[in-house]
Amino acid sequence: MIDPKDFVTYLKTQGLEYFTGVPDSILKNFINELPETHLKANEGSAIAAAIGYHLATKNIATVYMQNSGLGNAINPLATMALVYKIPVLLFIGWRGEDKDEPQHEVMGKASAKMLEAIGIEHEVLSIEENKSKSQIVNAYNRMHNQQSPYAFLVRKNTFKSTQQISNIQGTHQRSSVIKELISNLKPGDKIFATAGYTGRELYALAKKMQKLEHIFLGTGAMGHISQLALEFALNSGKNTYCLDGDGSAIMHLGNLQEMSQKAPKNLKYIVFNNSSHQSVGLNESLWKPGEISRALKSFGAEPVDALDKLIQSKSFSVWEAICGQEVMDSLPRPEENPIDLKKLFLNDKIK
Ligand SMILES: Cc1ncc(C[n+]2csc(CCOP(=O)(O)OP(=O)(O)O)c2C)c(N)n1
Repeated sequence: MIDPKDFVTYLKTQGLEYFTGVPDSILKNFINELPETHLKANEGSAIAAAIGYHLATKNIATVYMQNSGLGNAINPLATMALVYKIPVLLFIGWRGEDKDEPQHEVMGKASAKMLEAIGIEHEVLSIEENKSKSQIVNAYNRMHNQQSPYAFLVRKNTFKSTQQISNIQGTHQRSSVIKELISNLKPGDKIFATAGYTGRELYALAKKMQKLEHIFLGTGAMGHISQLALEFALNSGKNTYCLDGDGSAIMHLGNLQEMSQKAPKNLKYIVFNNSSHQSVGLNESLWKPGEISRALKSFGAEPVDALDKLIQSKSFSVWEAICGQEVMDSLPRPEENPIDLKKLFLNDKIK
């Protein structure tokens, strides 16, 4: 396994000094060793930042991401980096290569092929430290000579784990809020949840409270649940709750603006701001507590300050719940497959 601290030092000695991206669980130990704040709202922005950095310095930027976010990155890679011949070094956490969660299956199989299809050279990063270093030297030379991006797919357990200290404090506990919300559900009400721990806690609690037919999980699609819930609310007329995370909310911020302006009275939006991308092990976020409320206000929404006010509201309602980093114990992965969960949600029969 690679020592992430040594690896980062090595990258710097090779002239790779600028790092940016969206965090990932496979890469978390590497990301946690990076020198300064480097997060971007989404993977496409990270590629754009890498291009801007190169144009300013002629140096090569390093971008990290999970393969779930490769789709976001492909656009600026294909339409700018490859067009203008801009080198960028990519580290891509490879979920779904082997048996993994359902949301990783398609991208797990497609990641290498997608890179191939757009003409980005790639290889798997070796877990042997010396070999990985010679791969970096080779990649650097390729990028330099061809003026083109180069990608490493990174498997689980490539980096040694490092200790993480979190001192993020919050007023609310996400799972208590979700539990309270489920207890207040009326027939026909629906709850949508973003990727990561939010969806997993919602599933665990809804299962326990026998309310699975009320929930829909946004699984790996970070940043999209607010748009999905908005359109559901507008077209179904049902009482609709949407549970988001701070990292997810900022990924496609325009959705919050549209939601605040259309403001359907049957839509209630809760964003859990734990100032981190907690589900993938990063104690950092682009939002500070209170900032999401300010953004929503500037879009025309009037945030409430408590769950009961949100539930009782007869109009469109938003709440930024400032959370710490508690996660429910023994969080199960869904036993049901996604199709059966969808059928339950739609009140269709499961065969
Ligand atoms: C486009 C995309 N990029 C990256 C990921 C990997 N990922 C899953 S959950 C998560 C963090 C979500 O952060 P936040 O919304 O703040 O929720 P928290 O994890 O803090 O509960 C990330 C980066 C993903 N699923 N989709």
